[in-house]
Amino acid sequence: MKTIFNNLHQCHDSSMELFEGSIVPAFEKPQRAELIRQRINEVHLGPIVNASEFPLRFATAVHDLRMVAFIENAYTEWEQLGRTGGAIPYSFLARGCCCNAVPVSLDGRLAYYTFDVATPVTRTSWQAVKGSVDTALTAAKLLHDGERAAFALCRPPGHHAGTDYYGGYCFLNNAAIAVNAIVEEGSQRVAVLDIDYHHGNGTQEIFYRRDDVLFVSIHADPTHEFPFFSGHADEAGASDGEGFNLNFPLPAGTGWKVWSEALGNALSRIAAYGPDVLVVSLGVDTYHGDPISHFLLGQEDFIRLGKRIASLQRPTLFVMEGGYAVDELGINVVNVLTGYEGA
Ligand code: Q9C
Ligand code: ZN
Repeated sequence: MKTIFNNLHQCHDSSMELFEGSIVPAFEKPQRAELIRQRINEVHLGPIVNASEFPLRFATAVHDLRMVAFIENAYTEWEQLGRTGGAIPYSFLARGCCCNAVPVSLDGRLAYYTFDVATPVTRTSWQAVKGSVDTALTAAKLLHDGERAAFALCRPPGHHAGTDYYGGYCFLNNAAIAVNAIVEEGSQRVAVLDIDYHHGNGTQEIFYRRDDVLFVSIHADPTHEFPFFSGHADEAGASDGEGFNLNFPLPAGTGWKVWSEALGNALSRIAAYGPDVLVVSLGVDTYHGDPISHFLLGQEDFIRLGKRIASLQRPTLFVMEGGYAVDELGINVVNVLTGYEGA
């Protein structure tokens, strides 16, 4: 299959991250995309194609225009205040607050739009963020033009970004923007299978009230794991979307046996839905060696997983999300894709 790549990903390099009370090197770093690209070349998965540019309206079709503009301009404002480092908040919008108005000051708007400190806006982040969206849209276009599968090597990732909030290393929701574009191009039904270790809270929220997009996610139980406030089994969708959201929260220590049972159930639901297109939010932070996660999948399991996804026999768009064990990242990601292709 073809891979879509965008060199602009390098423009987002936040270098530092607050982790368990200490400042550590960022887990979500440019090397990730480079290592995946290297591995694709090594195994001759297929051509690597540069992303094309798309109008921003594809992004603002699922995101609040004011948030998109905020991400684009936050660093300019940050610098005008004489600050250095990445733009991050020191405060957050808490539940039950009496006023949900967007604040005026930069710190107030940071508190409003982002939900963690792991997602700093740097001087050039916007170029990478827009480039990542373009990567997903270019891959979606390939499917529209008749390819059976494509891999959008997106970076930064996207599935934690919701309509009007961002976080979890994600700014704009690449997968959701691609899904929405696919629906606008005429698909009646699109299924999203999110297999990142963390719940895809942003994607769930964006499609929660829609029946033209089925969202199915297998992830760490949010009672113990980030993003903490969505991903429970009883979140089934609302209004028109009731029954079109399906979560499989699993405990820490989950290995292939239990994980693949959930995958079987997820795939059954997707097969019953009968989507025109399948979009896979592909995180490999389910790997046993991942530095921030607690599932136990092995390198060979990723091949099995790819084969199982192929059994749906739907046009499939893979969109890169998380995965932080950099030494094995290329192997794990490409194992899913070769598993899919070899099936
Ligand atoms: N204890 C993705 O995989 N929190 N995002 C890190 C670790 C943020 C993960 C703290 C995790 C976000 C796309
Ligand atoms: Zn993740």
